[in-house]
Amino acid sequence: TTLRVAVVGTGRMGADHVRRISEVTSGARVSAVVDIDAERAKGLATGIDGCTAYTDPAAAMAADDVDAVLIASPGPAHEAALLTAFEHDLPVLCEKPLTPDAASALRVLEAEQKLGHRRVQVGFMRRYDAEYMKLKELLDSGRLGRPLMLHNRHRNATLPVPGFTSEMLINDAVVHEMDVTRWLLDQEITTVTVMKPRPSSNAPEGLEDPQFVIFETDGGALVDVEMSVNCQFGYQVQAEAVCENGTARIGDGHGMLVNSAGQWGGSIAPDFVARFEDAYDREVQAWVDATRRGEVTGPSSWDGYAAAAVCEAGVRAQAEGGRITVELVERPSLYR
Ligand code: ISE
Repeated sequence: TTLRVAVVGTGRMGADHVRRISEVTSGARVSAVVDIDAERAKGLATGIDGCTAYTDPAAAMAADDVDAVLIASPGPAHEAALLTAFEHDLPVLCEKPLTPDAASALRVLEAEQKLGHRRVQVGFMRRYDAEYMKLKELLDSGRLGRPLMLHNRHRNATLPVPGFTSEMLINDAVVHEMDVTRWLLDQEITTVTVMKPRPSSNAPEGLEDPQFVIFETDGGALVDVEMSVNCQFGYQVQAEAVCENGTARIGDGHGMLVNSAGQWGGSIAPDFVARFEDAYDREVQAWVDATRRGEVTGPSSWDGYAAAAVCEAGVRAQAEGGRITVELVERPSLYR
């Protein structure tokens, strides 16, 4: 049977997911859209057969024709939406961040544990990117030996949203490297250090951009992230694993190389929606498939919580300087 999905929040990601579920994903359809902007919700719903517009997430989740929820509202609204979904025992795909801080993420963890089973897949979509998947497979195979270091570059052409702040560089952007580090290495991040060069003159007044972030892990690996939201030339995400017996690097180029007029080269995606389109498609399809089998797979609430805890350390490291230790509670058995 077709999975009937309520999409909560219809901004950039929410609207893209509505399109995706309607046009790309198999086995699912959008039966509800929710937005505080009633007109926006209505506008989207009218174009879709059997789709109702709501302004209140709780009303949508109580509807008979909703089997699962995709949360794509702003981070601060996630906790309430997640807890409501748990009341109805609905499966959830929750865009990152799970919640904006570790304390609220812990409340979500506790509520999910009370349910007694996992209900949440967190939207860390890089785990579904073809190149990252290959890198993960290679590292897991042990062919290159133990990973010693990861070098990451994460560049946005321009501010992802107006008013992007220095803290958002950590909470919204470097959070992806926090997740891929934990996932690729299967290790927890133990400390965060943030260093800042003199800001680019492309950065708006007051924004410390770029930043250079360093993680240490409990497996003894060292990770660096060059993070920028003003690089001007395109959206670029690269990762290089340095292992005992070799290195592996992803994100250098996509698709076609063109030779013309004495030059060679290719194009760079303009933004993350384009760069990670396949990853988003695979992520949503994996969620729908697992849900229809009655399973929950992918990044868990624990991964969402751990990322939130690392973000907190990162924001402190930004403000205070130095090397900040990450505080994590013990991993509950539900997530082992
Ligand atoms: C955005 O929220 C993302 O998830 C992107 O991957 C990241 O590159 C961007 O900086 C964030 O704002």
